[in-house]
Amino acid sequence: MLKRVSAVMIRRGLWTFPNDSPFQVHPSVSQALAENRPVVALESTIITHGMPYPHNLSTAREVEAIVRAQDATPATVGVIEGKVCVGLSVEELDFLARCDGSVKVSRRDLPYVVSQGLSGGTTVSATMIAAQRTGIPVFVTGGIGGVHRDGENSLDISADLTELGRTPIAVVSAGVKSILDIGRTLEFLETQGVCVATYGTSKDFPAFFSPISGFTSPYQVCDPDNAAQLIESTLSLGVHSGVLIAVPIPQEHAAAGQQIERAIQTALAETSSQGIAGRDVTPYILQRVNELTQGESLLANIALIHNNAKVGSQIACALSKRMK
Ligand code: PSU
Ligand code: MN
Repeated sequence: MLKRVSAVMIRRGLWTFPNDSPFQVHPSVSQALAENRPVVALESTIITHGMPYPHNLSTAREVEAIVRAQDATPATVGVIEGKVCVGLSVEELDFLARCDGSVKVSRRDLPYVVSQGLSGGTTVSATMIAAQRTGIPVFVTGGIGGVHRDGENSLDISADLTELGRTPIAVVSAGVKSILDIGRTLEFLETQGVCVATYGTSKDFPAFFSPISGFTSPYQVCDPDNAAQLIESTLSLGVHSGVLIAVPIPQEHAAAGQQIERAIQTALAETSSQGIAGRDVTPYILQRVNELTQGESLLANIALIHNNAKVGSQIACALSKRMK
């Protein structure tokens, strides 16, 4: 059964995309997919909007190196002059990291940036679409979007959550930031039919900078193979929804959590007093929290992404073995 799912996914790879397709797959990625080797999709809003230059570029390169060290192929997704690139060259990564005024590209933005030949960083939702079209079942990010606080009134609910509801990709992340309403985010994911599991033995759903959120995760997966089994079952059931694997920040990097939490509260208050709304909220808070913690939050952010890349690559390798 799974061999068939995998074959269908692989048939959707670059080599079947016509030249005028909006998707452009890097040869290293298409070759790995054709040879049934593990590939890990990576997002790029974190590069264009999530971290300041040059930390964004060094982190993106380090993450790709971590994936390679686990014997998987990295496929960083980004939009360059209207092409949705799956796997970026050194020059393309550099271009996105330095590009001022690039678009934060979610599902709803994809048609516009493609039609206008624009460039931008793909969020979790847009990266999931690219990964699914290319046949990459595992995708690693830092944190996903969620239901914003007061989201029951503003309806500011990230398209990442609805994407997880309709696109069968496993997203490996450090959970959801406490700038969001974590309880409602988990409720919404349940409504969307997304299977959520914490990686490891903790019963808590992690809150990005902190390994605990106070909310219980519906499930746990204990190791890469156990996570791969969950992904395999999702694919073979044909439920068409995604899986969220939440990896707690390693304990040694969670120490600064309390200081970061205070900074988050300050930044949140500023967004309402300064009228910052919509898609500008997350980038503003990330940048402000970094200033308020004198870079501590950035260090923790980088550390958790490194860890996610390692765990996600191990999961991709385990899945690839199971699917052979
Ligand atoms: N959370 C983070 N860092 C990020 C993002 C979320 O801790 O960089 C980015 C991701 O790309 C995510 C997007 O998909 O923000 C969600 O944005 P919004 O809340 O506007 O949907
Ligand atoms: Mn939003």
